[in-house]
Amino acid sequence: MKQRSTMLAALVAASAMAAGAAHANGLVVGFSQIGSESGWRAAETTVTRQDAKKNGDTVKIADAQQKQENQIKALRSFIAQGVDGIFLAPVVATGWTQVLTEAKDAKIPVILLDRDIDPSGKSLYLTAVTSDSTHEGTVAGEWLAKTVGSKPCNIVEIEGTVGASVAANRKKGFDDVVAQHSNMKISRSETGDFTRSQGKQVMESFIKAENGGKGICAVYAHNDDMMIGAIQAMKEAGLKPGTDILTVSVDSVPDMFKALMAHEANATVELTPDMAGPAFVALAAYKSKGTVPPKWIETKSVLHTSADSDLQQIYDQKKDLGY
Ligand code: GZL
Repeated sequence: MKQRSTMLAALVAASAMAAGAAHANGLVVGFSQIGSESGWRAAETTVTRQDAKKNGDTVKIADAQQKQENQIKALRSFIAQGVDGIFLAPVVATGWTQVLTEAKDAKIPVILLDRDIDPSGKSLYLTAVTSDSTHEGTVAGEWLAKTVGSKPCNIVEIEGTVGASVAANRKKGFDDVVAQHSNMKISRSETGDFTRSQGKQVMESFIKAENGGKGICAVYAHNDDMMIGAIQAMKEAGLKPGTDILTVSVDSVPDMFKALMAHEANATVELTPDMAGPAFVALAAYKSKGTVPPKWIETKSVLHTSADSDLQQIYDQKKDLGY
């Protein structure tokens, strides 16, 4: 009996070591990050650094200032350095075939973070760690439909970066719900490029075009940062955001929780900034054991509204994550 238990203990120790080793491979990863256009993006960068440190890996982060040509340059530099793996948050969904083929030819695995590329490029990356951004739009649309009931509701939409997978998907998910409710319609929709300043400018133009905002029942923004800009615009126009005009957006950044608690916003769909955690695990398993991950590692999204009782608690958890 004694011998069996010793064997078992050895087995358990070995597997723990292996698991531990998968996380402490000392990998060198090149991360082509879009930029710092939003609080969420800044938090993703902070959390990626924390994940690398925890795993004993090294991550080299190149900030592309939201320009695809800078991302392509960064990828070529990582390939030349012979990194163990590449993380890419693709600012737009097209234009990646050439450079990702170069990475594949150099046998450097690429993992997409938080955004996707066109399906035609599926064979050019190992896996994509993203949320279901169409579902995020659906959740936002269904919350608004439930909130307005059968009341006529004219909606304005502030879209994300033109050409970004998440902007197209969040639009589709939301607009499809609106199309199912005859009392709801989207009268204006324009890009605010995921930034607060452009979100404010777009909302100012919508307010001007819609009788000082009196014609607007709700605003949907593809991220919280543009909504925070829109809230500023509504207040400057003498409107009460969250009361005169309902708001729903995506990301759940700390400043959005402040707005929810102040009843200046109504709802946000949460997106985790920790896309790199699962990516490091998948890369380590692939490099050490040849384990091929699923093509999509999905992160979950939850809805938070101004009626929730845990807003302060969640704000406190998020406020130090570098948003
Ligand atoms: C979503 C991510 C988006 C965020 C924005 O996964 O790509 O980009 O929602 C950010 O805040 O700009």
